[in-house]
Amino acid sequence: MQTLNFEHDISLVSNAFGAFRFPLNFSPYDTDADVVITGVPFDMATSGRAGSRFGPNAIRQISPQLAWEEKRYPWNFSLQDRLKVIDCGDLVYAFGNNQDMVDKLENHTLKLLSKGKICLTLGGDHFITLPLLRAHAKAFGKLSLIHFDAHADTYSNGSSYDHGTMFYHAPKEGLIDVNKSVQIGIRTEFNEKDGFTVIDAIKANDLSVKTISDLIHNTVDNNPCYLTFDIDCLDPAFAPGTGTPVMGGLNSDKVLKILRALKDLNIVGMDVVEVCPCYDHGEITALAAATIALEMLYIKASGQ
Ligand SMILES: [Mn+2]
Repeated sequence: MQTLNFEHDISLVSNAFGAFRFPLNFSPYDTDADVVITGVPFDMATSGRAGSRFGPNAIRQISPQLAWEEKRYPWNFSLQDRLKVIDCGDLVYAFGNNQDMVDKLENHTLKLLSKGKICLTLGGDHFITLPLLRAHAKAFGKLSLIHFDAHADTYSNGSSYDHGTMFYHAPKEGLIDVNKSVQIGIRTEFNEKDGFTVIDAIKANDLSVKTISDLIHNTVDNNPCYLTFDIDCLDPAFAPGTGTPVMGGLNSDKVLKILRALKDLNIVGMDVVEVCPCYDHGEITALAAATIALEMLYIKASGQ
């Protein structure tokens, strides 16, 4: 990026208006971008500690720290040689009107998908994944879900806007095929009858990356996959800044290795959710989320 005094500005602190120093563009639909990053500052479906509406800003704020490497370690290519990425800022919706957020996010995402863009969305609480799945299922058909989380989010007893219920509704709406979907890192109560392949945190912490990756590959096959990462999949030691933290989670090294092992899957959409900066310390959680988001871009780029 060319800025005030430098032809190539890779500063870790200056002029970082878009995530990862990618161009900020509020009119993303008719650009030549391959990938569009959207922030969704929404936390009205949070059951516990609120504040993830500030998640997108926190991820953007730390993201220049990750933007100076030409080839992000350990990848052997440069992201910008393969994908044109822009940040279109945050979804704007009528404050306090949850359904307006749901409608606007689905419409925005569908518009991007209809133009052939890949969407990387930054939450916001996890409820945003339901309208994202609706848009992606319209574009790609019934999806496989690859879901990193401490919680299964398959509860049926919530209100219409509850960040613990998305994956109860998504199969009922025909958006995802539970038999071809996998949940990784779960360590709160869930019902095996829901049908997902669950690699709970106890197993995920004991199994090798190769075994976990094989299980994921065998479950989703070459079905179009939607990849959703609730930052509370990580142990609170690695991600304290989140609404509903649970002990006994995965470490950041293992999560990065699992994600990199998914690079040959047919991933059609991605999000990182539940960063709650007011409970963060030293931007640990924001850094984890930004790193995971960047890895998702490299996973996509590796197949280009
Ligand atoms: Mn969760």
